[in-house]
Formats: sequence, C-alpha cells, structure tokens
Amino acid sequence: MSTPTKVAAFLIALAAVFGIALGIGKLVDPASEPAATHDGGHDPSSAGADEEPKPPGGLMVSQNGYTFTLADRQARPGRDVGVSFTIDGPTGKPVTEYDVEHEKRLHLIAVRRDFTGFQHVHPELSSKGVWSTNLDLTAGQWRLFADFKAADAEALTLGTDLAVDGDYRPEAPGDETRTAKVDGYTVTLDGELTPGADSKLTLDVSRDGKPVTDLQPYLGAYGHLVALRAGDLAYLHVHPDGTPEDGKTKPGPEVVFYAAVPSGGTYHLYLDFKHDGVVRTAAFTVSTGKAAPAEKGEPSDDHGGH
Ligand SMILES: [Cu+2]
Repeated sequence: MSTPTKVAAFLIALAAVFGIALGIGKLVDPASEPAATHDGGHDPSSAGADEEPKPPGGLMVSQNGYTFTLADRQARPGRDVGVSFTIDGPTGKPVTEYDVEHEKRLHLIAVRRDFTGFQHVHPELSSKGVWSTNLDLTAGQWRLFADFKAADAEALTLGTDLAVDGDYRPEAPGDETRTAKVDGYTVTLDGELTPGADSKLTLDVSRDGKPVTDLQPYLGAYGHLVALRAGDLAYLHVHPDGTPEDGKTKPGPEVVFYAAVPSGGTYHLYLDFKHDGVVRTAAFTVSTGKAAPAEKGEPSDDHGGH
C-alpha cells in the first residue's frame, strides 16, 4: 500500500531539508542554536496524517526545545488539588501561543504509576503562559502528560513525575481486561494490538444491556482513547476512525480507533466517552498478540476503512 511509502518518502525529504538547513546554519553562524532550525521546517498538517509508528511520546520531560515544568513536583493528596505548570519554549520562556487540537490547546493526562486514578483534563492558560488545573490525587508517584502543539512547532507529548505525599500501596498489576463497567455502562474492547502496525480497536458501549446509540461528541469524536505502555508509561498515538461531522460515523454503540503500539507487551487503555452530558472513563488492559516479530514487514492488516 502506498500511504506508508509516501510518508517514508516525505520523511526522507524532510530529513534531507532539515540536514541541509542544519549544515547551512553551522556555516553561516556557528553560534546558532540547533533548536532554532525547528521553526518552519515542518508542515503541521502532516503530523495528524502520519501513520508510521513514531517513537512513543510522554517519555521525556524536554524535547525539541520544549520543556514541561511543574511549579511544584510534590503535592499533598486530596480532591481538587491545584496543579500548575508551564511549557517552556526554545527561548526559555513559557509558551503562550498554541494551536487547538481535538478542540483544546493542551490536554493534560494524569495517572498514578500503578495505573490507577486516570484523569484527562483541560487546564486554563494565563496570559503569561501558566497552565492551571485541579486533580484528584492519592498518595504515590504520578505521571503527568502534556499533549499540545505550540504554534509553528510540531505536536508533542511531554511527561513528568509528580510525587504525592502519604502512605502508598501500589495496586497489583491486573490481568487482561476487555470489559469495563462504569456508572451502569458496560464497555467492551475488541481487536488485537499488533506491534508496528495500526491496530484497529472497536469499543462497544451499552447501558443496562442495551446498546448506546446516542453518544455525544467529545473532543471532536465519539470517544477519546489514551494508551499507555506498562513498564515505562509510554504514551501512544491513537486516533479515532471518523468524526461526528463526517456524515457516516454513527454515535455508538461502536467507536473505532487505530492504535500504533511500538513493541510487544501490555498496554493500559482509557476511553473517555460522553453520554447524557457526562464524560466517563472506561479502563482496559490488553497484551499484544503473538504477532510476527518482523520489524520491517508489510503492515498486515486492515487499514482499509480509514
Ligand atoms: Cu483532552
């Protein structure tokens, strides 16, 4: 199929242009910061269309000159604990200009490192570039992910740890979980995760045994799925198949996603969906199939519908 080939060709072309730009930068001005050459080198529209597995996000606190800086890396446990942070840009100053993605300028995901307490919130941005929100925090080590796209830069997910005081007893690692129950809803997950390929995942939402066919749009889709890798909490790229506006995507009971997992292993998936005006989260644990370990093989499966 041609899309991966096109993407690969684009990346090679991009690497060539980028390499030349770096070379020129060095010739003209040995003191120029390499980070400065990031400006203008990327076509923002390509980021969402990239279907090749990229290095996972969320593992680094600083990338491409952008740094995720918590005002305080420790917190007390409690409900509605105030948390604030900045995304510091290549100049060292907090970024104040962001592009909107999935209807928000920044998505903050918080999860305790034993995969309990998942939250997906949208902080407020001050004119000085300080983001603020409230989180429900229990004792333990938390991982925070900032998923954003600074204006004129590449989309990034940066991750940082937040230590929450108190006695901490980690939750035992769970078995594979493909059915989640939340507030009277049952959500089932169907599909296999295949390393190195876009894996189709179908989530089916019902309430009291009846399919839910009137899901409400949330963040421009009928659901928002976050996937985290067990072991390092790598934050993986997942995109929904279809949007509420496309005239063909139905508002449930099925919501389809494509997830790109970079390696075999266990993944924790969190589906945010909206119904009757309330956003709820269904949590799953899925291990990859015994897929062929070929690293460079043709993607074997069902890209078809998207
Ligand atoms: Cu969000």
